[in-house]
Amino acid sequence: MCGIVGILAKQPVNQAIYDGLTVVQHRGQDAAGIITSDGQRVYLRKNNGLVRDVFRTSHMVELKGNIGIGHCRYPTAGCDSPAEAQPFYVNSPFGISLAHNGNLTNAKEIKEELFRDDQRHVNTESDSEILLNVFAHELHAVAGLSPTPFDIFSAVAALHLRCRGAYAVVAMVVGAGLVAFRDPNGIRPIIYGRRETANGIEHMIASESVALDVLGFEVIGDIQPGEAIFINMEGTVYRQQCAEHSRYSPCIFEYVYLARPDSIIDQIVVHKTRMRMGEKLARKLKREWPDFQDIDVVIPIPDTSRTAALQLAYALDLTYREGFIKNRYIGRTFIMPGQAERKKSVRQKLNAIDLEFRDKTVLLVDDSIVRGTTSMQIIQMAREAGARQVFFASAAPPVKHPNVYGIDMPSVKELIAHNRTDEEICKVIGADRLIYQDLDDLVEAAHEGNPAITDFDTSCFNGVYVTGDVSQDYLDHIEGLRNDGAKSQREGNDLNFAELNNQT
Ligand code: PIN
Repeated sequence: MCGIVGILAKQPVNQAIYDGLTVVQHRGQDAAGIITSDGQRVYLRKNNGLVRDVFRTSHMVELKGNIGIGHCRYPTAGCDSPAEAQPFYVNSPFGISLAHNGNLTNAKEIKEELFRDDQRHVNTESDSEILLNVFAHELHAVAGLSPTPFDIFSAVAALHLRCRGAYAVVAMVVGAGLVAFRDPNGIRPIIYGRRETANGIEHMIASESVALDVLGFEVIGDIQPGEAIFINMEGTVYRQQCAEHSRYSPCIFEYVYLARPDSIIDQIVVHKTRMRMGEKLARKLKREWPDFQDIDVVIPIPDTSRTAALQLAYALDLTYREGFIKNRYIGRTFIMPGQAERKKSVRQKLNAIDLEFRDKTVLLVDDSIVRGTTSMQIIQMAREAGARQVFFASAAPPVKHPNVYGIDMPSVKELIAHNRTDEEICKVIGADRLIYQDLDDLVEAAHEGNPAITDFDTSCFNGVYVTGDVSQDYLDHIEGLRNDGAKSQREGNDLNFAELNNQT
């Protein structure tokens, strides 16, 4: 998962792209980059680290021009060095730079094809460099002296035929304009907006609507699955469906945890979806635990779960209290690679207010249980704080399968729900009772936000991959990249990673 931003303005875009990246920083805290152009040259700054650490004033003044794109990276397996930070740039044709969010499931094949058939060398493990080279190759094949909208859309159409998986892309073509497109299943989010200024209309593309809101851009709409948008340097906007077959299947995990609650993705309000998740979980709990009134207090595990926990408590007429206080100066657990760091950080990150637990039957609510390591430690903390009984509720169903569309989930063996029943999971995390959201209810919670979307990618819950082409070979391949052994080996070899950890 990563954050992307692209702006075509009537004034320098460096500060606006920087600000946009800070708004989508929750989507990736591993590396950041901005590339701009003044129509002649491109100016690039990228490195490992948070947006605020990567860009100093000296870098910002060098990022000249009224058009640019930016990226913040979440470490996907195999991609954690500064050289793999985005955006990427290729000088031919025209000078193109590109940043993306997602993951290609046929990256290996395309990389070989690019070298063998297109005489293009890809120097990193990043899918972005692959997407960039495919786009550049296909644009070169159709474009004349300067690319027309038709050329851009033909190149995107050709790219859709070659690339498989999930990709939300923003690109800049020097002297031509801003391009954005989304894979034919619309798995990862991408949205377009504009604002009026004294100098004229400015355009922005971003991963989430919240970035448009904060920068004062009006949302025009999500880029549709398979669709491309091209905004030329004069500000004329062209949009076209470029995929032969497209299907709306956004990733449901965006609503569970990834996206900011103040975003609207594919016209579904993330905040309201989480509220509905709480209400639906309450209904299930009422059905399955007839003695639910014995629960003294519902306590959320901050931050994401608060919305669902509050609605759940309200629906069951139970007391809701904040019982854990979070140290806001420590990074999100889900994003930190490596088990050792994760174990250490829960204790550093959360502290219990004992009086909310002492002699009580507490229901802890989290947005999801992935490895279960956080849940395990939090349950222990609740007991140490004096809880009589600790029940646990997950606002999402059990995470049992790998994600191949750009969420860096742990290896399957490290998922606590893999090959375990709910009873076994309850025992391992040390809870007295455990309840999970049903997948149908989760899907319904999102679907109610936009009845036109009937299909979501729910692969990490049920193993059904919406692209329909994920082979066991591929799953084995990512399994090898994701286990903690492989991760810590990579981390140990990477000086910048250590520096990054010291900063957080
Ligand atoms: C944390 C959101 N959320 C907490 C992410 C932990 C799973 N974890 C997924 C629960 S926050 S574990 O709201 O952004 O702070 O099961 O892998 O241990």
